Amino acid sequence: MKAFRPTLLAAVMTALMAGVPALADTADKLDRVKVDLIAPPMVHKHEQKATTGPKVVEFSMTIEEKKIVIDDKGTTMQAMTFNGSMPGPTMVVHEGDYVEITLVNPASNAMPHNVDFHAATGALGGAKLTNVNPGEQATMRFKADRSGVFVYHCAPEGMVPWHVVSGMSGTLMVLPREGLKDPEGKPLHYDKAYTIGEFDLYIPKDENGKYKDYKTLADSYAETVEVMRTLTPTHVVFNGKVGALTGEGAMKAKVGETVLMIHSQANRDTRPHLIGGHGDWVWETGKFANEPEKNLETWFIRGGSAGAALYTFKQPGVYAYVNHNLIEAFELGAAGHFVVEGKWNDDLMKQIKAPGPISKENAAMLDAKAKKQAAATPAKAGAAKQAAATAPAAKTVATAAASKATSHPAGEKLYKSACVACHSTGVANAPKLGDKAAWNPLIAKGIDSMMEVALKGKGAMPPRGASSADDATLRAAVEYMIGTVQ
Ligand code: HEC
Ligand SMILES: [Cu+2]
Repeated sequence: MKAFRPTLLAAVMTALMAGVPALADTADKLDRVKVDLIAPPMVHKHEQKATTGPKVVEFSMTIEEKKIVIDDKGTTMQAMTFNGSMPGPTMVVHEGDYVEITLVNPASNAMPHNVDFHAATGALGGAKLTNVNPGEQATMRFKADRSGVFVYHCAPEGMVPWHVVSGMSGTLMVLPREGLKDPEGKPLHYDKAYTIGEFDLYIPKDENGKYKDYKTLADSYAETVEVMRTLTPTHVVFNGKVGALTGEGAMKAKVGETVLMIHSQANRDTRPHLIGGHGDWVWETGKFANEPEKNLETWFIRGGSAGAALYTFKQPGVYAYVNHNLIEAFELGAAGHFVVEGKWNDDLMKQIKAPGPISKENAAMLDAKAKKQAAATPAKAGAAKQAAATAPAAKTVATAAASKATSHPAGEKLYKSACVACHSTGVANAPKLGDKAAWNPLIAKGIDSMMEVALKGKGAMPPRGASSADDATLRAAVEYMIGTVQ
């Protein structure tokens, strides 16, 4: 007894002197795991249903300030990133786990940074405890006490929006310990998870309307904020760059596989849509304690939140995954691809008749309609003129379609079986079907020059498009492809 007391006292004293609380926190008694983060759209390996009790999960992120290229015209942006990627890496834990995050701000950086986790409780989501100047690091722990997909973002005093629209956001996914469930409580499982981080970017232009290139992050600040205040982004992109998730970066799946699509936008509303597919189960607000919605066509992600959609692919092909503000998708960049392998299911969709000339019946119907229109409004000169113009226009369309279809039916067939794989998406710089800018310079060189390439191959273009077509059919396919841009 006598010997025990001083020993205990010594232990307490040592603990106090080291700044360690005498009473351990709940989390201190738990097992710890360290997770290596990977860049989106990939998500690090994780259990969907927890097989152990709560843990402390350690993550570390290093902040990288760097100039990046954000479109295929070479436009640059002075970016700020968590771990070098836009969005930052997705972290996955289970409800009841503790997230222990170390944030490293290398001395080579110019700005202070921190991290505000929307999943965390208190101290500005942790931003107050993680504020690090260049040359510093900090570690913070919080309990993941509710499930869902949550945004995390940088929030340094006085420049929060600038850091967020310069790249500093990502997602934390807190899974229910039992995994995902449908409203009846049946387990929902995914084969793959992908993170799509959407960013609205604001790049200043010079007097000639050309995007400006800045030498340093600090140089870009004032003018960038001016553009930000217009609330009109110059680019809306997935994962940091126009086209980041197309071509080489396309997300992959197989028919029959279930994919979890995690979509985050830390600053602005968006509305993801999978063209030709659906959201089988969608947690639009991203919080798994709420029942998911079924069979959605488009879902809404509020600025400052993340959502999750589960979909089992049923048909092969290239699916565009877009922000269904289509101007933002096709003009500003918010589009990616899922490339899905597998067998086509005719029962779900089948082409009954390929595009061809308008039938005699329909042509007669159009003709009659035009004549009737002309007769009904003889007094109104303008309308009559218009009707007269419509009638021949309909005929022209019919003949144009007829000549296109009748001259290249074999070519179209070959295209759809052998050439479509590369030329519909434009992978590896294959001129994309219907893309005038890509085809016109080739057309200008003449069909013989194009046939030469089609026969012998060039770069990623295999000889005869890797088909066994004869010269005439190959030529018909080339003519068909040319026809789509004329
Ligand atoms: C594996 C992918 C792939 C397939 C399959 C493919 N192409 Fe291509 N194709 C390309 C690429 C890549 C280029 C661009 C080559 C370059 O200029 O480097 C190209 C270029 C072309 C061109 C332009 C030639 C020029 O003048 O430069 C034609 C015409 C063409 N392909 C026809 C076809 C036809 C017809 C088929 C099907 C029978 C086909 N391709 C199948 C990848 C493909
Ligand atoms: Cu920051």
